[in-house]
Amino acid sequence: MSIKRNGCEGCSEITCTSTKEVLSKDIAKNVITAYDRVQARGMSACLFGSGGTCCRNCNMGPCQIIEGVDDLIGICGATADTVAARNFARTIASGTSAHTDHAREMVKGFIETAKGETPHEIKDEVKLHMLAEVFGVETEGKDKNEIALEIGKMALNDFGKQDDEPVTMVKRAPAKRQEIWKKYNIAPRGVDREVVEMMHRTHMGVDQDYRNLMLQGARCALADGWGSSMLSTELTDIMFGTPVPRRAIVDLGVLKEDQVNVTVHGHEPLLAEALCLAAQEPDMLELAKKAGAKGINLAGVCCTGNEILMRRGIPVAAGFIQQEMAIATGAVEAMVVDVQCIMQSVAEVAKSFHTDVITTNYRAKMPGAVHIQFEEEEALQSAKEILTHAIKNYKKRGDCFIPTENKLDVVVGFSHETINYMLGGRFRSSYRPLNDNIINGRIRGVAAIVGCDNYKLPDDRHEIIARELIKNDVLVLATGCAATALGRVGLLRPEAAREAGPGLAEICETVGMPPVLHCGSCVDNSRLLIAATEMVREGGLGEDISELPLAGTAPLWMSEKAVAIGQYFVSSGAYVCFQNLPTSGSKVFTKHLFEEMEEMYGGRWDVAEDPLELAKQMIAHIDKKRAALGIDKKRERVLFDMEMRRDLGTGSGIGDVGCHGQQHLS
Ligand code: SF4
Ligand code: MSK
Repeated sequence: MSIKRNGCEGCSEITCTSTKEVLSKDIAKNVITAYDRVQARGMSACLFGSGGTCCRNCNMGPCQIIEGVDDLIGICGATADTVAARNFARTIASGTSAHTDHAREMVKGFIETAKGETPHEIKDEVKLHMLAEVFGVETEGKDKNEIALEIGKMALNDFGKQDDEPVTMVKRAPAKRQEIWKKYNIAPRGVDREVVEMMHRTHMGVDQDYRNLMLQGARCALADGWGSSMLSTELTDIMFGTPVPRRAIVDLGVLKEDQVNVTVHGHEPLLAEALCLAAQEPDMLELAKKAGAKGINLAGVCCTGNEILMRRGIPVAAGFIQQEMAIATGAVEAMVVDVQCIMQSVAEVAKSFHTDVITTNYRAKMPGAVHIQFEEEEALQSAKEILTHAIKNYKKRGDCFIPTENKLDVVVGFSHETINYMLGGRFRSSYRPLNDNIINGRIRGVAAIVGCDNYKLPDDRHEIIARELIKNDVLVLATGCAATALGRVGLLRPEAAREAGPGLAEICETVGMPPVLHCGSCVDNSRLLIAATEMVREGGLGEDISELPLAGTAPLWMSEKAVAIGQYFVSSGAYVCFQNLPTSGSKVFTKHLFEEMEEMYGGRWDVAEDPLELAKQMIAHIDKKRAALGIDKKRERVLFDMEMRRDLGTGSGIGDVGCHGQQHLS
């Protein structure tokens, strides 16, 4: 059966105006998208697969297992809870491996940068010295490259070390949290080791106890959050600059008719940063002019987009869900990709246009794509080779359509340091004002909306959840494609404060910040761990992350990385609610995730299919934590007097967070 193009009639799940516009145009009429494939397949999925009770871990299977039916256990005797736990744990291992391989490349790039072997430099010396302290690196009498080299080598060791000591970053967690990890023996050791051990324990005939399996699941996920992801975020910040607030645009409308459009898609910012440098080189600009273009327009897709958006203000053309649509505009000369979340279909869509999909990483090749290997030691040269290829395509461009109606600006760049400066002010940056405003009830709590888009569900779910949260005075921190989606609907603008509840609105208006803060890419969820830790350290909200009024969700999760992220938040003490989890085939295992984990870690998993219900459950959890802290009575309306405004406003505000020399916005 060949799949038919449904046009937009078949796209009932699409609410994005730009996507609908592109798909309704003639030039896109032959483009088969993931929406069409979802329609063609129907919405029903295999019950065993979606419930987590299909096992194919050995060649006696596959075995489909029904909980409570004695005859329907695995050939080997594996029960539904064992199989669901094994599958869940393998998902965590896979997600962790993706973040880890990404992080390893960043650490290697960091080391090469410290040696002067890349076009990059050590930019954030404040963070360099902070990390030197964490790693115990002596800084006296050493220049920044010497310090960076020592940190880089120690960081690389965290991936492959074989002793039983925890990875370095674990010591940044609150003391009480570290005690819990010690109690259950789940503090992560070498990051690679945790992934390998997880794969081993889920192999046929090894660990058969769902509780024991998930102890390793927790340890593996923590190796991601407090190990590889955190290393990646911090070293990338040091190398390319810690994000600071800046305005930019997020939408397909950032493509330009009169320029060579190059979209950068994937995750590792080394490639994107090199392309940013190369796109400014006179010889590249000259080449573009010769081809008849006014310039080279770089735009991001997925998390690479978030990385360069946060650090350079380069616009994001598309989140995960719009990657095919970016090509279907007919305006993209090249889609340059590295690793993760790149759908094989982009090469197929590109066949209808002049666009080349250019793979750049030996680990991720694709039929129908052009491969130009990106070499970090020759970063600028590699980037120029890629751009030259794209520029040559410009003359081949035919009809194109770039939607312009939904071109909303966003304010991005809320690293944990920025939140510190913004709320605390330039001269006394701290989380004190945030904690105080949570205690006095102007801010009810903090919620993280992270993760992917998913073609199987309506694309407005991030928005519904975010609007409900901010309306109830919950400050939202967003990362990944969820952040891009929230930007597309205008929630990343300070003006969105009008939609927030009175307490949150007052603070946002005083400081000049949006009620939804864009904190970066998928690996940058580690920023949220640090932000939560800082809230604990600041005092007044308990001694551990589990006591904070905070909750997280990845409502449209698609990638295995989202499950790893969810688990490292749960194991760090947070409440995490998804729209579905592949565990429903085992009530016993689901109970472990939803109830027993709370007894162990103070954090737990939860599920709510309806987005409004999901937001309400997050708020209910926040209120539960407020009550436990004894601050639930304080949620009375407090009007700001002049002194309070001065306190919040001094040296802060988006237009004034200039401590690192970044652009001013207002
Ligand atoms: Fe079946 Fe057991 Fe093999 Fe899994 S490991 S496929 S349950 S026999
Ligand atoms: S890119 S993992 S779709 S957030 Fe990080 Fe987006 Fe999810 Fe990929």
